[in-house]
Amino acid sequence: MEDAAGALPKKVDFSEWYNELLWRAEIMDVRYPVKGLYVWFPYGFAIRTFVYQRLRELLDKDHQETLFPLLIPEQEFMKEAEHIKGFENEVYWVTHGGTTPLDVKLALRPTSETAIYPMYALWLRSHADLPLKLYQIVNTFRYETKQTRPLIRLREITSFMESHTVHATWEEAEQQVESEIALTRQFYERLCIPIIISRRPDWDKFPGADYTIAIDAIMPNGKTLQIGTVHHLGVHFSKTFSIMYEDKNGEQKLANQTCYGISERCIAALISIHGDDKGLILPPVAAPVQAIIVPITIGKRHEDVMAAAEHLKNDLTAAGFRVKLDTRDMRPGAKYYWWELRGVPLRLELGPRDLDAGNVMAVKRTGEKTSIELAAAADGVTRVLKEITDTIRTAAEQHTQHNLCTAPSIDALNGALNDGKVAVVHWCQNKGCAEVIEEKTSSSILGTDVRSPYVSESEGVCVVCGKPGKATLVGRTY
Ligand code: A5A
Ligand code: ZN
Repeated sequence: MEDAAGALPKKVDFSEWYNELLWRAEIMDVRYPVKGLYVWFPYGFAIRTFVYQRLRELLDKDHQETLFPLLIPEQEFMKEAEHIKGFENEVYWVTHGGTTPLDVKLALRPTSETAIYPMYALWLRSHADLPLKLYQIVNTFRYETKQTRPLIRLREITSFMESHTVHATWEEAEQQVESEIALTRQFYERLCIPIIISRRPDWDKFPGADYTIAIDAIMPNGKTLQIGTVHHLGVHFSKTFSIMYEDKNGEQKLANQTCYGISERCIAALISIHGDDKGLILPPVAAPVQAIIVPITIGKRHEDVMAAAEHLKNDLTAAGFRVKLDTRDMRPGAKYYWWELRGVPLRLELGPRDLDAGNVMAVKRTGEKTSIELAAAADGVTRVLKEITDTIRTAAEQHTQHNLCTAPSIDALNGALNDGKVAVVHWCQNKGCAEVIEEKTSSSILGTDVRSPYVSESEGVCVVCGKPGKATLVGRTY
């Protein structure tokens, strides 16, 4: 695919920047002729592979992977009242097989509780079967009515990781919620994405949950993006689907459950938070190409330089790095631009002078140059990639810290939101006051019990009614 002409829009114009970047860096093609459905370019898909590998590594420590069907019979889907209410306007239905109307309509899963739990009811017999912790990474379908956006709001979520766990007691399920939160922290830590954890207000929890913990990230324009949720389901679904176990005393008990989800929004956050005016900046852990070797050959040293570049590539590949050698017939400057746009963390420039000195020039995508000894190239690359990861993480943390503030009044909140910030206010947890806050500032209450290194929880008075309030996160959200 050839380069689009002209410069990338500046990142301060976030929407344009994001859309252009998805196209130019070959992440998603948005031209698929169904609204809310997008196509992964191979390069974008490779990023997805590395990101989800990290997620799988973490899950596989104490979950097992599984795979359930896409289609859910209507009567199962319709069993849990709150769940139906939450999803009925978002479900796609399959009504025909060929030209024959189906006896039982089939839902395309918007999420898989009602596919998985009838089977859990069959599988679960005794306390010895608990805890049960399964996950799957699948596509799900939601007929979203808000504006759709690639990787952010999809009608086909292509990369939905959903974990579904079963426990004996409510407390054990609560511990599992904490353990899924810890897992999510580690995942986003590896991707250098700072997160804010909070407890969603009751009216905003997952349909059929006792409570919902949400994980949010702050995007460059100051809007928040919910990039994961963990739900304590209590016994809502086990009642409906008869998920029972025999306890140690031979009594039949209802099981307690949790579920937890992450979608390709994690990649939207990765791209958006780290990128700059030149394009993507990928942390090495997520980069399909971690180092690109660009040979600088002039005149008669061509053969020498190419041989050394090939040698360097083999060394680094053997050491486990994802490396490419760019031998295309293009000016070096054009190659630099190409790989910068695609976010490759490290460029290794090798010319006759470097070769004579036994070095290669390492240029970080985050902006510095340093020299690496060819004889110890793998060590040098390890060191420099680590520095790049640290720089990316620090920049992202600074962005998050800068975009979080405390607002003592509705006016201050409005000012903060208009400045592209997310704010902590005090709120009494009364729905009426939440509506006033949300209406007066066109924002959303994200949650209470905020967990972020940049938010110190404190008591205060509600910005609407003056009664005692809890520290509450408020933002404009995708
Ligand atoms: N069964 C539980 C896990 C569930 O479905 N939870 S959820 O509805 O909150 O979705 C989990 C996560 O998927 C959300 O936190 C959000 O990050 C992501 N998500 C939800 N709808 C999405 C959409 N239309 N496009 C992309 N991501 C979405
Ligand atoms: Zn109040």
